[in-house]
Amino acid sequence: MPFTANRAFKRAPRLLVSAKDMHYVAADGHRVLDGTAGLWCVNAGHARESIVRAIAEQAATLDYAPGFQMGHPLAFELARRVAALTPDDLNRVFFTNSGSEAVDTALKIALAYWRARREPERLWFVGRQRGYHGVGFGGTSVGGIPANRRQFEGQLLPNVDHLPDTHDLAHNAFSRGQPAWGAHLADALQTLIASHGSRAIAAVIVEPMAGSTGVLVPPKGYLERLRDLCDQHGILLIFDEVITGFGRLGAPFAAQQFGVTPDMITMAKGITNAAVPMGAVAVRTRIHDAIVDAAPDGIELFHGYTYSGHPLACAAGLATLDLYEREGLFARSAELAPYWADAIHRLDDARHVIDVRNVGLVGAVELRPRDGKPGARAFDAFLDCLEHGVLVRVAGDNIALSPPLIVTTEQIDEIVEAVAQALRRIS
Ligand code: PXG
Repeated sequence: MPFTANRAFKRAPRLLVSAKDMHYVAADGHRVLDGTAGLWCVNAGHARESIVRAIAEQAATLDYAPGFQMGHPLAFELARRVAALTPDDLNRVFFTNSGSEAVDTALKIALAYWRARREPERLWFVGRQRGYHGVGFGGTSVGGIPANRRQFEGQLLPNVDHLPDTHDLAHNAFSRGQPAWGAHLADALQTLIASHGSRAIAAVIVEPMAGSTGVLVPPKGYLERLRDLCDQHGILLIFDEVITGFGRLGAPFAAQQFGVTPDMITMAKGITNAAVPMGAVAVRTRIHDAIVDAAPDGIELFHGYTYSGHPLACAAGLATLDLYEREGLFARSAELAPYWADAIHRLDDARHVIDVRNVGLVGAVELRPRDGKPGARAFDAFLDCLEHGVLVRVAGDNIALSPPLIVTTEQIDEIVEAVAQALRRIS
């Protein structure tokens, strides 16, 4: 099983058998309120009728079409719809099947771009500590989670550096929204540029808000400073918006929420409301054109997947984007954010808590680790919440929360109350 303690799971399995709107049903029949939108992906809630119908109809109409040298209209339609949501001129879209594939695709596009621009010496990628970019060799290499790298060390990509992460409890504990402290941490990029030479770096990749390692909200001015440094040195800036895309922070993408436009956006999860696996990379038109125009006749980018733009995923994607629009879910996420912030910060004084942070409809509660047992306390909180009918997510010693955007204020209270109760009960 993925990222799972297999032996422990088999001793005490936790199985979900059905889902509708805000709730799962577990194998023993008890209802579980979804405080995590599955794994940050079911933004419109579960088993939504219009998406279910679109997938079923598509399976009966065109189950599969080859994507190499052939195409089908829905892929182009979805690309246009995605491009309408992305900022500025990030208007060219490449489909993948997951966030990991989107990240590796973006890194390859960066290299292809610099070759097309006749700067093939731009080979370095810069990621960030505590960054998560999926599990491909590219994403694992630019990712900054030591445990995810250890088993593969020695054979990850060379020419990768990492910026420091922005999380420092001495300066930004209990921030509401973006912390005031930390913009200067982006200046580490300046140091890397100085050491490698200004034309050695192909791209910088960051999650605008780091999700998997416990909701690290970018300090005010931080992303702006990264953007400025990339501009000064011609470096491509990639935002990995696999979690932050599709309204989780209020705007369609975090790029718009924070007012900083990258050169590429990787996305997945919410693009299909997780009903069919899909990822994508949106790139600036000039990046697309540089690669395509520089190529001799024939294939311009030697990359792609059997299931790039799969018809079922496209049908799910189109129905999902329609649903987001029809129900105004991105605006709803933005409207609920202040209520969410108030609710989650009620945990500021709770037992074991050393930080609470929030942005959009995302939050994290960081717990003091048990001596010698990192993560154990938060895992017990997760089990306690699940037993009492609320699904939360554990990231190290953080409890991460990110409900579907259809969550009600009563359900927000229920999620927060479950965490509060769990913190009273666990040791
Ligand atoms: N980039 C980011 C920013 C992600 O959050 C990926 C890439 C990889 O996507 P795929 O589709 O290949 O898994 C992710 C995935 C968690 C959790 O609990 C987060 C993810 C996946 C599973 C669990 O934080 N993010």
